[in-house]
Amino acid sequence: LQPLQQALQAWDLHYWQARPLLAEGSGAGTGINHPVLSPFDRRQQVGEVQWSTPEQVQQALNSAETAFPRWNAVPVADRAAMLRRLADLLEEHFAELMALCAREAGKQLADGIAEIREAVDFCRYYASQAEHHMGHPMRMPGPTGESNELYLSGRGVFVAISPWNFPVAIFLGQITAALVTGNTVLAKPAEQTSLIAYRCVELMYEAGVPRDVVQLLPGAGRELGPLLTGDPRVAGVVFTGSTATAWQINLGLAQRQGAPLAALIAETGGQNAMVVDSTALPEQVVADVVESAFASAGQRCSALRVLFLQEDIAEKVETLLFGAMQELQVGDPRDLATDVGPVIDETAREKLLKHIEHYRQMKRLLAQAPVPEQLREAGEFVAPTALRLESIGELDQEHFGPVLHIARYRAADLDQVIDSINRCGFGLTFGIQSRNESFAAYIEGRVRVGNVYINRNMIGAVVGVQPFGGMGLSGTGPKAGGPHYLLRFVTERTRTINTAAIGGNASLLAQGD
Ligand code: UN1
Repeated sequence: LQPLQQALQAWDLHYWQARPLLAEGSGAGTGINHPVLSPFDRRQQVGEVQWSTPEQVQQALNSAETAFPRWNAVPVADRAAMLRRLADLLEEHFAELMALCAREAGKQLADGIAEIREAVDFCRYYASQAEHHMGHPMRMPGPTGESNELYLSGRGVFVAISPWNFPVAIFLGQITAALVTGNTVLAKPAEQTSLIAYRCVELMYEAGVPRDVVQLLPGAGRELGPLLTGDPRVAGVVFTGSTATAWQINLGLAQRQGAPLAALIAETGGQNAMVVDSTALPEQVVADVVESAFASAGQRCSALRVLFLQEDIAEKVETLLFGAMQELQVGDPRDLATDVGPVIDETAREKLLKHIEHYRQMKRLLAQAPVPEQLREAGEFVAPTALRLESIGELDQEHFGPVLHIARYRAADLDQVIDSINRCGFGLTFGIQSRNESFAAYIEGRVRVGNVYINRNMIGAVVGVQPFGGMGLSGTGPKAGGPHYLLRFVTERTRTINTAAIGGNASLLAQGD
């Protein structure tokens, strides 16, 4: 890590600038410039971002629609090659991207590394998946004298709306999936991480992606969202963020009278639980809980929010856990010693502090990691915190930060615990800690979730290894980084030829689409 940290220092005083990236220059109008402040140092301005105007959105939609047929006809191998070049470029620009992740998004170093590696993995995985699915038509069985083939192709203009918590990995994961399958893309990055998004799109152009195939529209979701999702030219939206925003997007798409029905691929929130039975290894539980609840300052949709401890083991686990929390280093994300960086912005911090205060007043604050006084003044730091919960139903929303809720349960009440988890309606990640295989199998068979982790932490799904995504209020599927993800970005054409009529003419049959 040390050489990397030194490479980062070169970027310490860098000032980044971002603006809309459109097919033909900045085009009509100029949006307002917004300063970007660092989440760990409010005095430090990292750069500035020019937001997109409504005219620029229209212009981008026009270019994306015009570019679609041409891009869709590019051989998939060529599109995949661009993704592989982009992966190489991300590796070449590792230090700058990490510096941006730390300064603009407050990402701790290990998180920044994992984030960029994940983006590289998405590029290479989707490149190979696209070749696998789209490299050749699928020959279907049929009677003699007839040929049947199934072709996949892009849908059209895709809007990609991405979150600030994975400003490289999810941002690029969405876009690369859409473009490698033949769609043109309008990317609307999270307001908080527009500088990172801008650099990523510049690297895409450097990798050979034409400017009209990916365009960047920085700005506020409430303003740009309706302009994009309400437009009849949009064939699909890929979104990661809150469940509430996913509903808005769905509504926007549904209200487009007379427009083609669009695809919505949404990955949303979670109220993720871990159930620990009396046979679990307490040290393992504590290590996995600390990682799952507090890594990335708890700002992952996969993070552990509610820990259910069977009463026979609860005291032991809590004692060890609260001890381990005292060791957590909260601080500057660029520091090698830091375990937990800041949360993304003041709004996020205030919401979390209010929630913690509410529990403190009810005398249900169990433990907090120490936060040096000067940090509280300097940036958006929230102490990793454990709160006592009576039941998961108490939580009416996802608390997106380093806050863990702990409930104890009696073995006889296990079914009620599982029912209460399912009743929340979310279904993203879930943890089981037990050395009793039948216990693990019993719970796993009853809980409705997308990713189950047994005797390990619940975050950091690996692309191509642990396809990631949930069900119910947690999203539509298919899973990012999984073998079915790209299939939602395409349309299918079945071509049936009466070969008898043309004497089995091989050259016609060999023609592509
Ligand atoms: C998110 O936090 O928005 O497994 C989703 C993980 C990540 C989560 C990404 N893939 O921790």
